[in-house]
Amino acid sequence: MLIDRTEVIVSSPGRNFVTLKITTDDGVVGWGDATLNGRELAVASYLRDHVAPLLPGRDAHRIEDTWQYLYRGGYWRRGPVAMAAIASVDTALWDIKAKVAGLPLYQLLGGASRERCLVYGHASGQELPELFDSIREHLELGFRAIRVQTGVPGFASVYGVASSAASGGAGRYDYEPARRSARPAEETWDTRAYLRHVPSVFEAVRGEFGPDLALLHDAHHRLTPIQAAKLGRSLEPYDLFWLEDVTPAENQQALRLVRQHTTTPLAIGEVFNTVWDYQTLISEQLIDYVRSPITHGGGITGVRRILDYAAMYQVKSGMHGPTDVSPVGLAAAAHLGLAIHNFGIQEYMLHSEQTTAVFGLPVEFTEGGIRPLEEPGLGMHVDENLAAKYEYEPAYLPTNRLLDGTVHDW
Ligand code: CS2
Ligand code: MG
Repeated sequence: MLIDRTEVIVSSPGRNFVTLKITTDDGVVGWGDATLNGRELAVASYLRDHVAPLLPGRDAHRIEDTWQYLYRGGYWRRGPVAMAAIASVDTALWDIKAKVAGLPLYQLLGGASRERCLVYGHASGQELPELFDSIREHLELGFRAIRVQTGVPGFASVYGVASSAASGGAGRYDYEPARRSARPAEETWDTRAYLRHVPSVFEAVRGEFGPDLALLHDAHHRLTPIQAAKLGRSLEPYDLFWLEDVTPAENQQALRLVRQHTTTPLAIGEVFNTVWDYQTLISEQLIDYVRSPITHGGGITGVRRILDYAAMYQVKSGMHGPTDVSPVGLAAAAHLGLAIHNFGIQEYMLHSEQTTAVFGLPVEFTEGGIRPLEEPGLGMHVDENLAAKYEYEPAYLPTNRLLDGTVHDW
């Protein structure tokens, strides 16, 4: 069975997505997600100009060989653009293989290791009452694990807090974290104000919702190692499921210092793309959860490699799943998450109605967890005609400056 053709679909149903469609010579279709928030067109070009011409005529069943060919054969290894492109090819080929086998993809990955994959949702509020409402809404939807982000007193907007909530509305944030505009918005950041405020938020949340609810928090790479150590320690009384991205973790040694000071579990890696990016973090057990999603970690093949390595050190999965990972990426995560032994938790930020109308909903959400559909392959039903109606529009994550104007980490 040979690869016949590939199509790179750039569309914007609610937000921008890059989707790869591979069709074999006998008409089997596979889907892959290559969305890289704010850099979508770079991946689309990488795929169209440099990957798609290499694929026709290749054996669609040779997934590992294709992965190695695109990774090693390209000379320029790693990095989010190349790895998102490789991820989409890999995911589409797994989709095809499972369709040909007549089995849901997780069956080819070893079968189910659990009934469903525990997920966490995003609750946020500028102030506590709004945050509590948002947590209650998530509980009503069935979430049993919740990420908590709030505003910081004195700052108009803080990344991770729903923009609709910040402006007093009760709506959801389909478009957050990116915003449609030709340039990124700029926000102001002050780490000391943040560090003073966050523990009081978790004290209030525990007071209101009790000790059982799994709570998570994302620091979005903004702290120095000693600040991260301090935050982890100050949150210990509130028993977090995890504290995410405390430092810009390409300085992996920095996590040694954080670890020496706190027992709050740490999650890192949504911006990492290969197993090599995690070498020190995993082998020294400096983190507890690996964040790479299928979409940015080289596909099922790449992320499985990371998670097998992590399993040797009791490090678990915690795959990135914001709305900029498309439903195709979500479906792939649900299949891999169901199959692996060291599954931890899956991020599940509900997609907008427009996104769901184009891609369908490839998972069932019950009892606080998701399960892929019992259909051959990934279980995707993509409406390409509808996708074509939503044209790409530039949209960017905000950037940060300190009070004195210095550009801050992300
Ligand atoms: C966040 C995301 O989901 C998360 O953990 O860090 O909002 C992330 O910043 C964006 O998805 C990046 O594209
Ligand atoms: Mg994050």
